[in-house]
Amino acid sequence: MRIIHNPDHRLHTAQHEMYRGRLVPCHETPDRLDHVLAALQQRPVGPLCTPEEVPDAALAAIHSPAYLAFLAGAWDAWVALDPANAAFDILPSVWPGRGFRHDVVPRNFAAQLGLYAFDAGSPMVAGTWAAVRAGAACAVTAARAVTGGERSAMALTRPPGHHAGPDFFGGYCFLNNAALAAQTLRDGGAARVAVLDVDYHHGNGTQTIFEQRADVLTVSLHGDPMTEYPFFLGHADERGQGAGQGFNLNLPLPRGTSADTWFATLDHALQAVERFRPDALVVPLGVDTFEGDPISGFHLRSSDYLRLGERLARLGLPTVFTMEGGYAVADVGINVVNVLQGFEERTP
Ligand code: SP5
Ligand code: ZN
Repeated sequence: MRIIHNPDHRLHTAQHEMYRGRLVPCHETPDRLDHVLAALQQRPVGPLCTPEEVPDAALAAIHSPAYLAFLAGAWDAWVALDPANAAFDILPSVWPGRGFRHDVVPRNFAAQLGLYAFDAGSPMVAGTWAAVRAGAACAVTAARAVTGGERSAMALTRPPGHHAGPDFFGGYCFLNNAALAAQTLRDGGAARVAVLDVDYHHGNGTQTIFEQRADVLTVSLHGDPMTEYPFFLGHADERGQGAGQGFNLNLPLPRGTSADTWFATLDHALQAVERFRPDALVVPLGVDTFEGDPISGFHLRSSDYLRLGERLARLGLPTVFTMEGGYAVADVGINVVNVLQGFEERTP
């Protein structure tokens, strides 16, 4: 398996996220990736590469031009509001709720932030855009490798992507790496692409990006949004819209779900993927389903990730993994590499 890692991920190092009325240290930290790289040194599953150049047009296939321009200019606009802002992470504090206009972009940057963000937990810093762009390039490069004949590749990057939509960020995500990979596979000749999201949290951004499309099946296995982040999407009755009707599947599970129940539900997800007869697979891989994860509520053990990799490999599909969540930092490396090793061992 080819591993495309983001050499610039550390440029995205923020201080705080808002949680229950106070700023708490970020869960999504650079050392998460260091642990994966360290585990890969001990157990190499394939060559480690850096991303190729990716044109802006590749990003614009998934994200709106106004949103991309907003992200690119965010830091300068933040500091222009007040030079003292340079010492602080960018976080929104006002949002257009129901009844407000969403079709007019205010000139005030604090207002723009609220228009494009859906939470106050996803800080941006001076290097965020550079890190996010390089991460998107990892996803596109991984998908190009698979288009070029590699059986599998992983975009080993942060920040993650699956919560980011066509024109919004949140959940620590800014550009949707999994969607970029899926679109790259489509452009490379795969007529149908399945996305199977195994992060603890619902992949709301990916669902929204593809919900009107029949060429990309989105399946997500996640904590029930009635109690779990991101709360406002991810229910079982969301089956896709318009031409995409029937091409989204949500499998919400209660907080506290055991590994046995999780794997039984994964079987349903895998069957849905097989029925779709895709030409390629994208797996947004979060290991926040781990029993030790500090912000999540499933009970997978480290050995379960080997099993997950084996199950995914049994589909026999060209596969791109993207790195998503997982916050039990010291175990993230073991758990991610277990998935990749399980996958490789099952691959003919
Ligand atoms: C990619 C991904 O996994 N994003 C998840 C975003 C979750 N954000 C909300 C986290 C709530 C944090 N709870 C803090 C607990 C403090 N002990
Ligand atoms: Zn997650």
